[in-house]
Amino acid sequence: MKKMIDLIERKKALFEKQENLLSRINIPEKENNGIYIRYKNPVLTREHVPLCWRYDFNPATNPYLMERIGVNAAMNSGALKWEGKYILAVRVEGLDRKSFFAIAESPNGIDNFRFWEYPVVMPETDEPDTNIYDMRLTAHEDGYIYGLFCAERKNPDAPAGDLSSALAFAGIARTKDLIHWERFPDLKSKSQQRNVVLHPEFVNGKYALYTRPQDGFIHAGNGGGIGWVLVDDIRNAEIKEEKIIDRRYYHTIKEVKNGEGPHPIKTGKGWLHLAHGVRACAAGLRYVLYLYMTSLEDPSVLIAEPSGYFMAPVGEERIGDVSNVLFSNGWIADEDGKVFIYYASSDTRMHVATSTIEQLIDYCMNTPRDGLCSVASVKEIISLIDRNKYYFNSI
Ligand code: M1P
Repeated sequence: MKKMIDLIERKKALFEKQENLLSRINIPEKENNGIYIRYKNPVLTREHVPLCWRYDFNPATNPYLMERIGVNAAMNSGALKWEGKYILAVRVEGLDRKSFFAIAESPNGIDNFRFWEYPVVMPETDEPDTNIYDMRLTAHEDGYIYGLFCAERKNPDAPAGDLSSALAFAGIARTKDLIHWERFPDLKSKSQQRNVVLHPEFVNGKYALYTRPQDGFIHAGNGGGIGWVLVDDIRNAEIKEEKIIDRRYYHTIKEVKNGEGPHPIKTGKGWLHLAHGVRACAAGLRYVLYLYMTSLEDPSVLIAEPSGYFMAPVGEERIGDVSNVLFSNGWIADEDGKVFIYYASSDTRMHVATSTIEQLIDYCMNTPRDGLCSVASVKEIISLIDRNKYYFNSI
């Protein structure tokens, strides 16, 4: 009897603790660089994942109330405003290292994110996936919501004993309700592909994709940066021509590799892009977020390329499963111009920062370009000092 009462008490405590976390109000950080505002609490963590996915609450089969199916991380999430709700298509990673997608929604975009009852059951192609992750959501003008994600499989050509070598493919699926998904063949590409994103509009009557050609599973190698591809049929997508639109350069934040984040936001001044850039250092790879803009007439033409990073990991964001990483594959622009930037830190948890389209355009258009050497950086600073002198003298 005592044991049963203990179990009931523990179960009650688990639910109460989770409810406190889920209903916690999020507040903006005081510090603000004029470009965006970070929010204090992560919007999703592994502790947000429903208890019914993790515990067997039947005392007969789980007399110690043990966690049966643990979750390691809630990270890299696609985003969409849908039926008035802020939706995240979360990459949930189990203790078994397998990732899957699950939808969480919030009424205001900054807190109270709650997972839907079941995780997403993503159909497979003829070649089963070992791991799926990092879904980008695009409400396309054709009327469907698309989810493009990385489908990972073991490299069949790996030498015996090599149990790490993998291949990355771009998985393509679509839905109308975020519950029932129709899967198409993976993007046909000569190189491996990750971070592939569907542009929301037809371009010259075709579907347009942002790609990230890569020589290996980890290394971009000869893949020069973020690519641009037009495909006739998304149900059988194939890369015939791939043009690099956002290149990598030596000694920049995207020297090692880069990748498109969510699909770009259409603004009066051009398409606004969010991407991640990776550089190597003694601590390993460092992932930061950056912005760029392309032309409204031709979304593959670069029109603004602010230097350096837009956001980098700070404080506790710097630590996690894969430390020193910020990664974003979701943002939402509201009709009033407010932008919700959803980003994961260190492959562990999800955060939000807010800004506006106007501020982000101003940032893109007025941040100097990367001069690619120290002399050029100093020149930009001196030019700003001189302009400020004039400004101070004239008031
Ligand atoms: O671990 C950091 C990120 O590494 C990969 O991104 P990229 O292909 O650009 O290197 C992905 O596995 C991503 O999920 C992960 O967050």
